[in-house]
Amino acid sequence: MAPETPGKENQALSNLLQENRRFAPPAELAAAANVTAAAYAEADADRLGFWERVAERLTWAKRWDTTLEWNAPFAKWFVGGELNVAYNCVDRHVEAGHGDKVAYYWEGEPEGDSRVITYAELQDEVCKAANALRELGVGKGDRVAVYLPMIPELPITMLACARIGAVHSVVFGGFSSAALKSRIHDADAKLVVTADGGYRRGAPSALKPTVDEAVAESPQVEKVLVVRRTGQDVAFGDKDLWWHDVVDRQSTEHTAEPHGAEDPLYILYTSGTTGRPKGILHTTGGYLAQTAWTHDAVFDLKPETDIYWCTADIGWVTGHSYIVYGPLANGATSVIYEGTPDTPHRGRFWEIVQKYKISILYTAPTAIRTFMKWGDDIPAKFDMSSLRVLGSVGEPINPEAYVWYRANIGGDRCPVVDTWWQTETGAIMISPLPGVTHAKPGAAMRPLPGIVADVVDDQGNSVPDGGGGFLVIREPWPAMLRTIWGDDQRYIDTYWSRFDGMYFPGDGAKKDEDGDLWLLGRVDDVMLVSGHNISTTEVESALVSHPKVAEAAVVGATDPVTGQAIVSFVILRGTVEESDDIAAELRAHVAKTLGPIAKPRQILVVPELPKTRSGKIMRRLLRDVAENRSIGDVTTLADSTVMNLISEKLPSAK
Ligand code: 6R9
Repeated sequence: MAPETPGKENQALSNLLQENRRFAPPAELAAAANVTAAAYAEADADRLGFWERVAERLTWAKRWDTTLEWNAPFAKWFVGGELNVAYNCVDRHVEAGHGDKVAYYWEGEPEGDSRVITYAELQDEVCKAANALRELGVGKGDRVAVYLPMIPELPITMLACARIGAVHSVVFGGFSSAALKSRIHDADAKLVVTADGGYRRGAPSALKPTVDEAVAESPQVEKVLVVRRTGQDVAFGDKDLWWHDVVDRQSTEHTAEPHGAEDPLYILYTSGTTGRPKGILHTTGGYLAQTAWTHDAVFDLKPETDIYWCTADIGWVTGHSYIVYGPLANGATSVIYEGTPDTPHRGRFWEIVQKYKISILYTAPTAIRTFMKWGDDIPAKFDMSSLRVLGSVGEPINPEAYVWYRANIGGDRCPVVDTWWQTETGAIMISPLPGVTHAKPGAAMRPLPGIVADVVDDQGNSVPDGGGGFLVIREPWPAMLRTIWGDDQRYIDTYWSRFDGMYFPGDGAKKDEDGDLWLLGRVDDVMLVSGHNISTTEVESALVSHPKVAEAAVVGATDPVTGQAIVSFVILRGTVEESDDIAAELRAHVAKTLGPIAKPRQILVVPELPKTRSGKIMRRLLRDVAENRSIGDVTTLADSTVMNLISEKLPSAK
């Protein structure tokens, strides 16, 4: 057979792989890095031995007998081992003499509203909350729904549950009463912990009325524990109790009983595009081991000197693993910020970096693109010389956004780690290591030591370097989901049925000529244009590489000629005026960078894009717009008015 000569179309599709900028690890960081290149070889030689050494970072009440029991696709890690997660995250640091060390600097949205919580204080608060839960009849294995804003009571409640062996199910403070109700019912929660309200965009926003609606139709809920945060008026019914009445009077003494390594720790629902939300179940030992190790390795955490800030909401898995469990297990000092990045001004994040001398910052591409849109001059006003490592999570990071982040936030001296993982994986799976990897903007690079990932074709065969297909994970890992709560069959069908013996996360990926991995988003989002697979990520990255574009979302819309046609929604950078020829200019730019096949049929300039609370673009809704349908379920949108703003911009809607 003649060697394949790439036609224009094929060349177009490998545009991302032609990205040739490289960033070596800073020499000083590399010389003192927590993890070196040797870790890959060590884990390759003895994968289970590697994870055993990771688990030894934790304090076990009883060591495990068996490292892994694998009845595919059901895994049990560190079987027979016993430990207490709250003890590992809090008490052991106090016992080691670090009680005065700050666990959390909490920064409220209203300026001047802040709290400093040391490990000793956190221990007192968690013990009081654990005693309160016991008094309210919550026992080991019971489910607790948590619907709180980003206030200290949120991690305190999670740790109190972990301490007594209750299973928390945190629901985003922005979700509707219907979403909350379905999650309460699915997990059969007997207690709800909430607040009167929280601060968002400069104003108190109520939470309690939403809970009241959900609880009215949830007979299994026995009590509702309410934190007073905003002081707004709330209705108080038979089941309601104030946090300050119940928790404040409790003893600060509570003995942390050990729990089994495989006892449930929490359920976290992924919204899912169709059907019932999936309750992802995480357990105790393997989850804590892998979140702690990855937090140490990927961010090169030095707990004595680093100030770490993950800007995620705790209601997202990123907050569970990298605001609460990983950092606390490592004895880190973290910042928690309650509000939005533009309150009271668009420099709020950088003011926080300056105020707390943040050294490690972990945020999402959606935030980075918003900052690009707002302009370089805003971060330039703040002293951010304390930063040394930058992280990204949640979506593929466009190369242009990566380079902007590195230059404008990291002063071109901080490595950027693009971390790929999911609610289901529990912890970071694919990422550069800041002291090892020669990073490429837009690539998550390599599976971490101990993780066996690959890219396969639709038959499940590994693709060669330079090829693309489906991301899979070939071997079980300690923080993996154990099942979908109450539905083992759905667990098998969703993750283990597409390819025999492999976990399928639902993402597309490419291997470049060096074997490095580029994540291309959900396979559901891949477009089929005149017989060619084109990923939305590639077209979006091409658009964002144009100097006038801050953010772009691309969908495939049914087209009589090409099967699907590319429709793009773009947000322009701060200083750019919208003009008639901008669409033509951008179409030409995409054609030039990716080839004519990828040229969007339509480009619409919009003020905002529909996003979930964790910042993911909801392309499903944009597809509805592009195909002129009525817009589907918007309950998981961060801001439900966005779709109206977009519809107004549509020629067909006028
Ligand atoms: C942690 C988290 C998971 C999905 C995942 C993928 C996308 C996350 C990414 C990324 C490319 C990255 N994703 N990180 N895609 N590069 N660095 O986001 O969990 O909310 O469950 O979403 O997010 O599509 O499958 P979750």
